[in-house]
Amino acid sequence: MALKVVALAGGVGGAKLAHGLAQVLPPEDLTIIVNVGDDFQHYGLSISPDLDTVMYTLAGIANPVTGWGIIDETWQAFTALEHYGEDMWFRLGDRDLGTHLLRTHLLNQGLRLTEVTQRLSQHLGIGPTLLPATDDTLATVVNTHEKGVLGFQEYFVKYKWQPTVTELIFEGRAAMSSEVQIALTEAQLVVICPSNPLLSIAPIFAVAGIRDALCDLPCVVVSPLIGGRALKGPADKLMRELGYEPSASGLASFYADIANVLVIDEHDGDVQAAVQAVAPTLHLYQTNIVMQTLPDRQDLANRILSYVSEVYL
Ligand code: FO1
Repeated sequence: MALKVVALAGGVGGAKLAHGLAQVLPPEDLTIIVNVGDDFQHYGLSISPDLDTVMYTLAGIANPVTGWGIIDETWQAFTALEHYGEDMWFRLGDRDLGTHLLRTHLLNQGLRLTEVTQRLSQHLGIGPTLLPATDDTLATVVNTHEKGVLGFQEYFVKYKWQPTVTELIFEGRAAMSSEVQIALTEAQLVVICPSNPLLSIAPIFAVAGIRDALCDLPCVVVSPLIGGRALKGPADKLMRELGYEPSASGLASFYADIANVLVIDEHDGDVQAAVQAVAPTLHLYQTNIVMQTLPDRQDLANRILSYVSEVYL
């Protein structure tokens, strides 16, 4: 069925389902809107970790262990910087540096991040359209109890997301690009991939107009939790710290007025009543949402699209 799908994704977990969708949908029917709140300047380079994680994953060159960075990476530049006494808390591989160098160069020449991303992803042979959520500056700032205000990567990588988060601030007045606007106008289904709701999806909602657009579109949310725990990263910890129960009903309340279908894992048990209490009209689809292999990603994407087409569209 020709169905125009827009996926929202952030880090590693979201990229996996985006990859599954890219396997089962024609490239012209899939647009992936990616979080840019993790972006930062490092050694003068413009780094877009979530765009790179989605791009490398769809290109089949992502490091399969970490989920971020490039497979078979070398670390000559990184080692050289360490020899100069630098504290290299953020690892920059040699192949990955190629991406950062070219992105920084093209941005300095005046290209928008959207145009840079299209150029990089085309050279990596990626069919679907990858779009940053905005071309404006948008930075996730993390206020923590133990360390005060931290930049995202300081919180996430340097302090390994251990500090207690008291507040997330999405700095910048970010507007949708025309490309994002058109994608959301043409969308027949939105898939919110299993990314961290607070760190990866909330910054996308901070872009003016995106949240409102999603309220008027059929939207399926895929849980990043299994039995209340994040498969990887701090999704459950962040939800708890910011007042959401790390559960199907916690997700239902976070995505209230946006989600029409919530996909949770079969191991989450019978949560139907709890979810109905929070979101009476929400369709709950319980299935195996663990993606360890590429076939798993493809299979989950197929199951979700089939369920939504039968039950909701
Ligand atoms: N995550 C880490 O935990 N340690 C790193 O050294 C690291 C380096 C890195 C370099 C490029 C890149 O695109 C991502 C990188 N990440 C690293 C992941 C990054 O912190 C992302 O923001 C997370 O995946 C959350 O989305």
